[in-house]
Amino acid sequence: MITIALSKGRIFEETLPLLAAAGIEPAEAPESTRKLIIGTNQPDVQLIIVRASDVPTYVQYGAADLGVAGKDVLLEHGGQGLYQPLDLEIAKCRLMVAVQNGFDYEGAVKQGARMRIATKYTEQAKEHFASKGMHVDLIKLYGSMELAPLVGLADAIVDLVSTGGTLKANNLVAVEHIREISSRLVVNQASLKLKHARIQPMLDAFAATVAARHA
Ligand code: PRT
Ligand code: MG
Repeated sequence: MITIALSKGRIFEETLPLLAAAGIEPAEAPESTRKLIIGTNQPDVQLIIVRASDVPTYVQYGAADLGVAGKDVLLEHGGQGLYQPLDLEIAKCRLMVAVQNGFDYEGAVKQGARMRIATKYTEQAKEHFASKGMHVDLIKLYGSMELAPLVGLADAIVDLVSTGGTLKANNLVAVEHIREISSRLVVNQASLKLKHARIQPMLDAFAATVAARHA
């Protein structure tokens, strides 16, 4: 059996065409079932539906052979035990620093003010501000980071931005770009060796599909 870990929503939707290229079609859509294990048209391939941030953990321990996870999630996880052979170039966004409209971020940086930064991405935020030589207080949140500056919890946030609509709707502006984010294929290292004959053609089909998008 080959088990593939995916999260609901954009990653599932954007992975569907890649699975199709490898001849894999889910029997059900995760949005229309409460099942967490979803069969496919291939008797030896199943999908498991997990939280986006849990995908690396399932693959690391071999509970899933393959998974799809955002680079943001992989950088927070650390990537131990994971082979990351392919940038799938899906679920693209940017990791940014954002503040409330009118907050003088540049001024605060120049003055060496000790800012409070709210984020779910503490590892990446720590690394970013350390590389700028800034001392910051990180406040760990699990969602709705955009709220933090509005209610005085933080001076700035580190969050993902795609259309910019959420920042705009909450009177926030992006002030720094940390990195481009896309989702990667992750493979359990033992699975790749033990199930190589079944997994390698899947990797090749995914890679060919990604490459064809550039043509
Ligand atoms: O939602 P849940 O708490 O279960 O987990 P999750 O948010 O980690 O999962 P999900 O499915 O929302 O995101 C999965 C992956 O998609 C992330 O790990 C990213 O790699 C990628 N991705 C791409 C995004 C976005 N774009 C994105 N825009 N993840 C989150 N967002 C959020 C962002 O945090 C912000 O709140 O969308 C909001 C901003 O969107 P715009 O379009 O208004 O700028
Ligand atoms: Mg989300």
